[in-house]
Amino acid sequence: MSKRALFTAILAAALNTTTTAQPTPPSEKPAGSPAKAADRLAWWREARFGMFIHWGPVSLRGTEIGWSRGKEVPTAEYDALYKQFSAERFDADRWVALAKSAGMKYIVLTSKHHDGFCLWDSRRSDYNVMKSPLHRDIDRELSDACRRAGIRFCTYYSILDWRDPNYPLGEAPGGGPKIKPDMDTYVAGMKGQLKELLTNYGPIGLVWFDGQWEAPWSYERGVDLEKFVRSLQPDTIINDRLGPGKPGAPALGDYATPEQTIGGFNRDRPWETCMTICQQWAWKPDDNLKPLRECLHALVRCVGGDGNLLFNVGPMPDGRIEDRQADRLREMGAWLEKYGESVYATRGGPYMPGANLASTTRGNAVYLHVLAWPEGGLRLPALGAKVVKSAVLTGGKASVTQGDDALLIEVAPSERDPIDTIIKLELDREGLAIAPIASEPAK
Ligand code: FHN
Repeated sequence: MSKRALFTAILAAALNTTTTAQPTPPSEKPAGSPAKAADRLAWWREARFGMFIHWGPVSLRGTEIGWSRGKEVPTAEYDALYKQFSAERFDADRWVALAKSAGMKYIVLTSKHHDGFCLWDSRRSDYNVMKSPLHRDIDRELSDACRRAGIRFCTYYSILDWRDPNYPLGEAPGGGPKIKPDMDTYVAGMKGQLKELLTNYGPIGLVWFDGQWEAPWSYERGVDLEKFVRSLQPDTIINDRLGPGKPGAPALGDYATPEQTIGGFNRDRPWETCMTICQQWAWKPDDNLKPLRECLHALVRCVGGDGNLLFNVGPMPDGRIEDRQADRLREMGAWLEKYGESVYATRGGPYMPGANLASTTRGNAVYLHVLAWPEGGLRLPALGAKVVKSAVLTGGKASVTQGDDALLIEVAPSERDPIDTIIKLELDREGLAIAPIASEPAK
């Protein structure tokens, strides 16, 4: 019981009055408590859709950030790319305006990826953007632009650093003194950088850790890192890539991070799929761009599973996001402009995603996202609730027939949307109160 609640109870006893338990204010909930986590995650659960940005001097080569160092790009050459990194057309407000036009509510920037290059003015490492011809603090400009636009600024930070001589599995920059790697020194440096990001750039929506899988790191170091971050900004959300899992030990961080695949339906453990709009995380000339259908289905299947989608763009070396990617995002935004009520601030279900369908709910409304129509219309297991009325958000009319064991939905083929026919059902009860239902009858 919090001190405030205890004092209230004693006072009430003295005054012989009854009290109704006051909700504990968020500030008094322990950082790691489920109640505090729910408060932290509230905006993020409603946001549903974010922009991931993988950027750095490697965009000059068009190869994968971090991974192409010492492979497609010789190490010494990779580590010297920052000297040519001028990104003369970088404009944070344009990136943020694009995210907004896409209907994205948060932006996660790779402030430091596996190659160790820092996109902010770090005092802990000279290998940073202020030492490049660009000479601008990207985290500063992007976090300020996000705040101006009402979008949450979030930072990606790689636990591993293949360039840092104190990181045991890295290849230190060519010509540097060979030292005996020391993880405690390395971790102290990491915490120094995280302190810069978590104290100098205002409220950070979330920290997206990555690079937690190599031997020098451990579950225990992840627990320590989570405590450290929460000590600096208790309201910052943290993903699960703080460290390797440990059998029988609590999961790390606030949410799970399936990658390049749609997460499984889960209303208990929050999750967010991260996915590239092309194939590569960092910019690649003529990379394969996902068609709109695939992009929207990814979003709908994520939210139908009660998850988020963090969709990645890779800006070009001059700082622009290429028109193809920007146009695709604006197409998604136009769709969300019309049908966002079936995505934002919804929860997944009650029908769990299947081959033809995903569903979301908010209040007494259930939104059926029909992604493909079976022959003869859609036959779903009974909802266990009465459909009071229905509407087809994408246009046309639906015939809805409720039997004891099935819900039949039909929309004339000419009125079906080629990507996603959205049918809104108003029920006689909360959609979230309905236990999740498989959307296809068991085989
Ligand atoms: O190795 C990274 C990869 O470059 C990229 O940043 C993705 C994004 O989730 N994370 C790691 C691979 O799991």
